[in-house]
Amino acid sequence: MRNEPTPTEPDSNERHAATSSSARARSDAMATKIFTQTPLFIDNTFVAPRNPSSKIDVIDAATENVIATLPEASAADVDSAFDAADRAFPEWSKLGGAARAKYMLKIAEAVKKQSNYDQLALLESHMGKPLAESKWDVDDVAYCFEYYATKATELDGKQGTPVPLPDEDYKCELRYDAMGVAACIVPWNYPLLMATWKLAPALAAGCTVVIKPSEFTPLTLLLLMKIINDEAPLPPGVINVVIGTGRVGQMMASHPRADKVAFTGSEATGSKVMATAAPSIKNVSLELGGKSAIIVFDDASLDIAVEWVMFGCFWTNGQICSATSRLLIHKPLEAAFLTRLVECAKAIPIINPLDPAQAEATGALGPLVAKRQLDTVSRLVNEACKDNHATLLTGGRRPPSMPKGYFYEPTVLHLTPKANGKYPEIWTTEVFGPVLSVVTFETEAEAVRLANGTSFGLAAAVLSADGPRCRRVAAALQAGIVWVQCSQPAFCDAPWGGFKRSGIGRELGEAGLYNYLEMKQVTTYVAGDKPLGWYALPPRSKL
Ligand code: TXE
Repeated sequence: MRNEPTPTEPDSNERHAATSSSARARSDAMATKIFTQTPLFIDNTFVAPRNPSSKIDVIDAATENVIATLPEASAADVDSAFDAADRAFPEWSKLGGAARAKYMLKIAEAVKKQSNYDQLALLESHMGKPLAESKWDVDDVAYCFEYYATKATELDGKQGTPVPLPDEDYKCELRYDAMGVAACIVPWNYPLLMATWKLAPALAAGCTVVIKPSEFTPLTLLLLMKIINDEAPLPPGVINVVIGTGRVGQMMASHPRADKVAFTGSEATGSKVMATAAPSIKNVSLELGGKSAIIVFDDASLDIAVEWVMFGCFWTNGQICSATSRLLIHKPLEAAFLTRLVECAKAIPIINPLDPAQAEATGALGPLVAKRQLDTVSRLVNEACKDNHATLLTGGRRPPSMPKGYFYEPTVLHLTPKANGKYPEIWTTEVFGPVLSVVTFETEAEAVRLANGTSFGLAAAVLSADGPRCRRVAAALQAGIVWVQCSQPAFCDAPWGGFKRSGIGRELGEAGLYNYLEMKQVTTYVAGDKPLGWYALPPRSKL
């Protein structure tokens, strides 16, 4: 969420203000001309798929217009991508962290260059993110490469770290070897950033990569590769991009040359990816869904808490794995809080992310990524509304002012328990849209029990003026990320991942690097000529 400006580049505020319509025209032209013909990036070359079996339409979420049609990669293309990554691996991994860091810093610099920055942000916004949010993501992309450049350099200093042993006849040291070729499969909600969360640590570790963006949002990763190739080129084969649906993802997860599989997406697909990778015992890391709780106690400051609750669920149109989409509100604050929340949710502007008049607005809501996602969100809310234990406080429909596009109003549902003590299904189902479910609690213990009562465990948040209470609750929450007095800030510097069905492993932070490293112990017998003395060796026979 932050990025230190370099002296020669405009700072992020200036970058945020500087997007021009000519940059938009350039990014759209790039999308429609170059990538539709040669959408695979293999061995530092954009190539056309061989015998493509199907085509993918990329749709602008606000207008429903097809902005590009890309042919899907075939099995032969996936093989070529892995061949390229495999060929590049020995040299890239032997290069050393400091040398790899130089490449990565150049990538960060190229991303921050104003013209590239603008094009990336504009192209990203076709998926429905208001431009201000896309720019925030591009800032994070640059910072993530910088952060892992530092980690790559530090890695050199960690090679040979001594391990104290209880036996002075031996010395032991640790080495960290790159795992090999990483197959990375990423989703559509943060197309560029989720790709970067995998690319940056993989490159830092010395892995080479075959990566697949979501079929809904393949363009910005291709644009990033073009920028890298033109302005900060990596050795051929270090990053390779293939385009396609889950069929291509499946080929990647089972590919004999994939040494590592890194996946972000739904719980159901994560389970399939794990099963696909299982026969060859590949190292798999998974960042899956969530249904995270935000607990607001009665001593929290009303307007501040309302804003964090809205940001926690409506930011990126609610399409965030860590969205705090379950509000637990303390009974004494319930009436005042819900009245204010509904008032504020209704005031959120709903915008076309690429409308120049509105695009730079913060705190706005764009459309959902695709018709399929809109249908899913509408269905889940409609089903919930049929339940007598769910009351729609606001939203629950497409905004009448936006007849086209996959827009959905910020929605708040108040839930009450059934006779068996259970809440309507939407309380524990990941909706992945701007839909907040609210449940009231009376005691701290009840809040923690309700917050922990799902199969997910990605994130959780607590807001209260009582510091010790926040610490107690934070310790009791079963989640990989706990926010206190806020919701959603994500820094590259801190580990990110979930408990329970929210995934396996951690991205970001130092832990993110170890996702792509094998730890090796080198143990040396240092007692010189002192024999082991385990066997009674017979006298040597005469030769
Ligand atoms: O995700 P998928 P979808 C959740 C969210 C959303 C739901 C469906 O609830 O409503 O998932 O979204 C590739 N083997 N999240 O269908 O299927 C696919 O091509 C290998 C949460 O878009 O998980 C894409 O590149 N790969 C999530 C990626 O997996 C396969 C973000 C994710 O797609 C594959 C996105 C297969 N069998 C959705 N099938 C989060 N945690 O942030 C598909 N893919």
